Amino acid sequence: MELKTICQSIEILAQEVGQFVRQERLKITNDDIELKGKASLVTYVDKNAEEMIVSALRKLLPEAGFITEEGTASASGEQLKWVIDPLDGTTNFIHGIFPHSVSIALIDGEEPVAGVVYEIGQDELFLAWKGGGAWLNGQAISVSKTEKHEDTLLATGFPYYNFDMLGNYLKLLEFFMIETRGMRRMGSAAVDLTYVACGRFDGFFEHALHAWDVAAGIIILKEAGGKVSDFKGGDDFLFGKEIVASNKNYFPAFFQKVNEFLG
Ligand code: 2AM
Ligand code: CA
Repeated sequence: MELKTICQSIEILAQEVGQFVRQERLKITNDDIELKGKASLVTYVDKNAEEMIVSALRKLLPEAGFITEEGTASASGEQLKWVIDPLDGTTNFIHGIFPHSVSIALIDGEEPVAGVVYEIGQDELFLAWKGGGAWLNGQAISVSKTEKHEDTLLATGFPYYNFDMLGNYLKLLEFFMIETRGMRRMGSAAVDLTYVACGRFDGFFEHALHAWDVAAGIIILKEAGGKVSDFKGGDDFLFGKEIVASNKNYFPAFFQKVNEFLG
């Protein structure tokens, strides 16, 4: 099946699941919130949304395996795998704020080749497939052209379970606070990457993320002309729990600082 055709199917699916999440947001109560770990929240909405996605994708591409946040399906050596975060930004969702998103990617080996991020608050559907460009609600998107720290607005996510790098992380924030237009901490890594892809943000970095937080955003960012690496300049950004992403012009200056403090 062609990647473009796959994308058309997952676009519709992400919007349907987004509609479910939107309806449930007004219904959830404290009793619906479970703790997966300290500060790691989940609700029946995450789980039901994932089940909806998995059952639709099993029919779409029976040969593909699954890597999913809520673990309702698994992989066993398949070349093609779906990497799914049914609700990225669960903490935002629970607290009644945006953004939060549905993120679905298809990876070939370890390379994302198609992805959709549907941001529920602003009804924005980002999608990309390898060689097909990146799109927001049907319009082609591309990264910004900024080069210098002083012209950039950056995004990050605060560490929430692995605090080993906190000291250096705070020093890096201090540098960016002083040298850039500012930092934003949105709470959905998938959305952060798509906002870099469409030029709203100039760069994004975060550590301790999982593959499902970033897989779809990575292909969208790359197809929009962006650049992505791990903190050492390598390619281990999908499963390696470190990601630095920006437009191509700004990447050398941005990466140099992230690498200096966190690499
Ligand atoms: P999640 O909502 O799907 O879990 C933001 O920093 C990123 O980290 C999001 O992509 C979010 O994905 C993930 N994350 C997981 N647990 C988190 C938590 N307790 N606080 C903040 N972000 C969390
Ligand atoms: Ca999630």
